[in-house]
Amino acid sequence: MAFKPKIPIALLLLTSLLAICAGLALAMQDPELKQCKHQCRHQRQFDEQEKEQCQRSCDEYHREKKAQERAERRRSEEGSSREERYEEEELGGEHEEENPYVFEDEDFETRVRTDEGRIQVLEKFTKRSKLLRGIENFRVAILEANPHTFISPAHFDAELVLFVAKGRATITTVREEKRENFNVEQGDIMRIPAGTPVYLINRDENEKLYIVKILRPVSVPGHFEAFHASGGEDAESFYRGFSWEVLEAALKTRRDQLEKLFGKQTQGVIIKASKEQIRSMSQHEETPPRIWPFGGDSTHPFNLFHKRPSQSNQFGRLYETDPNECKQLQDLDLMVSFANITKGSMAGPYYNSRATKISVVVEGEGYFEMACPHLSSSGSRGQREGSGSSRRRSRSGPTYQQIRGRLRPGMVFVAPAGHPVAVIASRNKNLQVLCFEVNAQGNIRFPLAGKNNIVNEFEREAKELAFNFPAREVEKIFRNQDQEFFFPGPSRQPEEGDRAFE
Ligand SMILES: *[C@@H]1O[C@H](CO)[C@@H](O)[C@H](O)[C@H]1NC(C)=O
Ligand SMILES: [Cu+2]
Repeated sequence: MAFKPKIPIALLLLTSLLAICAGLALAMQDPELKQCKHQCRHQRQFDEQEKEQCQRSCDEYHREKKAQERAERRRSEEGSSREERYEEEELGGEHEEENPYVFEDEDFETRVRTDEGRIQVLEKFTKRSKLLRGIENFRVAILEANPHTFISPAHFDAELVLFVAKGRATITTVREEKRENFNVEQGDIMRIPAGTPVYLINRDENEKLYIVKILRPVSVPGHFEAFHASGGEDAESFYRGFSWEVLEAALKTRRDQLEKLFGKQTQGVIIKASKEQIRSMSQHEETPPRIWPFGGDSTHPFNLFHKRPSQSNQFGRLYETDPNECKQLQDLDLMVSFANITKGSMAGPYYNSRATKISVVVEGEGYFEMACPHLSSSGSRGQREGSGSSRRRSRSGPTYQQIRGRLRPGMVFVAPAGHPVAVIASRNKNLQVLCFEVNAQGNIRFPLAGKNNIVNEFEREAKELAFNFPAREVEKIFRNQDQEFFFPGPSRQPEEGDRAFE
């Protein structure tokens, strides 16, 4: 029996190998990128600057590779119908191994792209992870348009709420034989009911228009389509879905005339407009002064920034719609808010009692941290880890995965109900975040630090028993921070290339 002791050794080796593999898998998103950076850091002949440069070129290479992969995926998708794609999206959980709460450029599908702008639609939330089922029927889209452009008429099979993040537009809707023009600017929120024909212009001569939309499909849950009236290079007119015979009869026009009409628009959905056209269209606003929310037509836009901020100090400002006073959003059970976090400061930690918050970074940089029990690996749940941003503790009960994600303009992140979250602005720039809160009715924001934090409200005995610490000491700590909601940020921030973000 000479080899008997070898079995435990082999087992030991195997388990430690497995542990290492698992550990590595947790710590990285893309093994190739990780390897590339690792090699950069360990080049003896490189000085610090060269090491950094080397790591940056890794990132670049990685981005290009991803872009190529996406292009290939798109090409292969072109063959399949929308319906097949819907089904694919339904499968979900494709990249469950990544942090499922953060979305960036590559997670958007470009639906319209011309020389003058683009419309991007974020992938279905449940494509990433089943944990996002609660907001499955909401989609986020971003419209960018160059100065003095026209975005062609279309309607959507979805309820739509838009927020003007940057720039100045004139939005035109048609409701039962009535045309309405609305001049909107940064901070304006507007509801476009499902099926409403809408077109718009960027009426600014210099500034790009940047509109963030949230859509709730009304026909196919979780999926929406644009129906273009005129069409163009990148989109067909829905009139073309009919035979010439039917069109001839319906429009009482000969086919050759119709062919001319529908063949004329060779540009896309977003096109340049002349100064005169813009001037004329932006002067058509004939709406009475904005009297919302105190009566008036509830489809009129209203400006979030004209309200008093609900939280405000030197570390940041929070503007929010009140679901009770905001009729436009009421039936969607939606709330819109905007946090302007001063550079070097942070918002939270706090959690929402019922609402799941979808945040879009409009400006600035920073990161967020969130505690998530679903992705914690210990305990009996057997769920997988988030991204490399893992910090595990060895407990047998529930543990909380520390979800962390770097934030840049255009990025989207989700904080589900009940999940404690904090958002931290970089030291160089204010972090400005637009938020859609889904399931807003009756939602309460519970602060976990600062004035009114939940622990302060506990009874002395409860504090003592819960923390096994003198109540006085517990109180001392939870009363140290006398600011509310916005606080000075951490003195040390994770650096670019920090392991937690790789
Ligand atoms: C955010 O705050 C900064 C600094 O106070 C200010 O310059 C900026 O205009 C604010 N942004 C918005 C959208 O209010
Ligand atoms: Cu979770």
